[in-house]
Amino acid sequence: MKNNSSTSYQNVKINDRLFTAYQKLAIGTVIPYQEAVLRDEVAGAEKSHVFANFRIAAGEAEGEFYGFVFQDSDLYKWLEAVSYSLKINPDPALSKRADEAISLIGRAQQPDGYINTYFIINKQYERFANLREAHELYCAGHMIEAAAAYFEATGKRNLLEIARKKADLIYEIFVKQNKPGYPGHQEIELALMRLYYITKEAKYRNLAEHFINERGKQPHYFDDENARLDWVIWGKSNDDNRYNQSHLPVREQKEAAGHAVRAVYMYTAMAGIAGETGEKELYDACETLWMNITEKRMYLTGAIGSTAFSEAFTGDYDLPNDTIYGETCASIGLAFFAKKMLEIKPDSKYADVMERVLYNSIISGMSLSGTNFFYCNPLEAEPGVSGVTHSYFHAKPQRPEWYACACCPPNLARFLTSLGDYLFAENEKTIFSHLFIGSIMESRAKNIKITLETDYPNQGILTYRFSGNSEFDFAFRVPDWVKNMSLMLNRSQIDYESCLKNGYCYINKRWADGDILTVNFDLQARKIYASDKVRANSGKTAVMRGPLVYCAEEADNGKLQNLFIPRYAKIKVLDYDKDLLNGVVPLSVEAIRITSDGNLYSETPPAESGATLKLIPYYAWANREEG
Ligand code: FUB
Ligand code: ZN
Repeated sequence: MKNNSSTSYQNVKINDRLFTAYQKLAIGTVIPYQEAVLRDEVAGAEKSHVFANFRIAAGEAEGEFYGFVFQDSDLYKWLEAVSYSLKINPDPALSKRADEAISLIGRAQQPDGYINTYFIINKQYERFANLREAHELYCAGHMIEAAAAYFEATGKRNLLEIARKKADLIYEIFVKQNKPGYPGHQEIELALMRLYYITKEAKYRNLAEHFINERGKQPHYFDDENARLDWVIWGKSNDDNRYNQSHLPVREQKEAAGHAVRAVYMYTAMAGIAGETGEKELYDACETLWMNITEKRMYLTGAIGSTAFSEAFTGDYDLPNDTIYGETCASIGLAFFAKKMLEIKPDSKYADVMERVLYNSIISGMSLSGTNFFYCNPLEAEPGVSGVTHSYFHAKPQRPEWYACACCPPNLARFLTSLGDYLFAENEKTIFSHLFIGSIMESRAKNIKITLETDYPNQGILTYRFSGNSEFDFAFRVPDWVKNMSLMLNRSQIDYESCLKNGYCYINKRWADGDILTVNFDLQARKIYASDKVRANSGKTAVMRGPLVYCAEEADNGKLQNLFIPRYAKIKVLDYDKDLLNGVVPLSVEAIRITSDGNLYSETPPAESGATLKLIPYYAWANREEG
């Protein structure tokens, strides 16, 4: 159960048609735009007030707290993204501004280590009293993550010391002084594990474990808290503890329940702890939850959260395409969970999901211009209804510029800039290639450099070039959709079937300068059918090619809802179109268009005519006119 693989982010550099572009957007557009929003410098954008909140908390300005109770986390997520971006693209001016922001955070920090502007400014509210709603531990988690990232990126300890002081205070209160309770929004647990990896101080891991272990115990902490509190932020209601996954002790949880982001952040921490401690019961709970999500509660795109009510999971096979929530943060959280499970056991089922969610419902969260963002990622949108009528209000058909609750855009920025961390992993014997993104990785332990050249997912060819001299297993993932592939080592064809284990192809040799491994996956377009238990997909098919889910837009096809793909229809892979949506490989498929006689109800069956449907990768939808 112990962690089997680990990787160091600093050794991977992305050089890829698709993801270099996304990283450039994150660094050149999202991070500066977000900074301007946080500083309230963008006319017409949602007011943030986050810098102002910190100034007021530091006693350097007058005023009231403004924003969500978790507004502080926006600054922390920005700092985390800045950290990764500085690794990719050193920028002294940005680094200076980050240091200034950190100094401001430090000035707002109380002598005992406490820092949260909502509570510092609103002195009437007791700290750590409203754990269910107030996000204090959630904000602390984001600060710790930012601190870990900033330290790793720059070697500077400024934010790390602030975060440690806060973590030490939380340890003192919740462990030493035995204050009951745990976070209403999980995040600090996975962050404390990061702090533990960096500092090697067991108390941070113990604190993460403490919160995980306390959750869901009886008597129920949130029931007590709710009965005791005479102030609330959103409301008293505490009728379903599944919302924050406190309905059962975590080891007894068998189904992914409640708010999807909270859930996957918690499962990530559980997997991180199980990987460290080797605890089987905790690992088994993670595996059960993983299976429940990926076999019964996940969209084809990897999106999770079937309802806007509580931004939550619902029941098995309840996967509506149009009222879906599919929050971008939840998709990112699923990638976190996948990565942790993969670190424990290199099995392609985790990396397959990581890839699915990355290429579909994570990058769909951002426009190709880097200026607009989806909070929810619907699979079906109807102009005039989606984003307009009450039950579809959340499922916007176009990406808005920013959100008052700005959790997703900064999450995307930090995820895209840290993507290098997801591509390779290594343990003593093996280097794993999980995601096929053009990149260079260097392993100091194995004294080897591997360059992956590829135009995946446009094409299925992966070329790995080795330099160095070292013996180890090189294991690349064979995605679950691969039916045919070929493998060449230098000039010799290799039989790949004999090298397969848990979805990875293992090749052992002394790798040396000039070695080239070429993998060729057959990238056929394919039709996908959902289980007949998914009522929303009855009679429907989806189209995928490689890891990409495809979709149809009115810009290419006219009105969509009257188009059908017959069972016999063949899918044609069109040429790469560099001018379409920043460069995509479109598909075309035979279709039937039905036309009714125009009455609301009629006894005349609709007429049928032949049509051709053009499909584009789902991630690129809603970058043209609505439709
Ligand atoms: O509560 C903090 C974040 O805001 C959640 O993770 C998101 O779902 C949004 O509600
Ligand atoms: Zn979000």
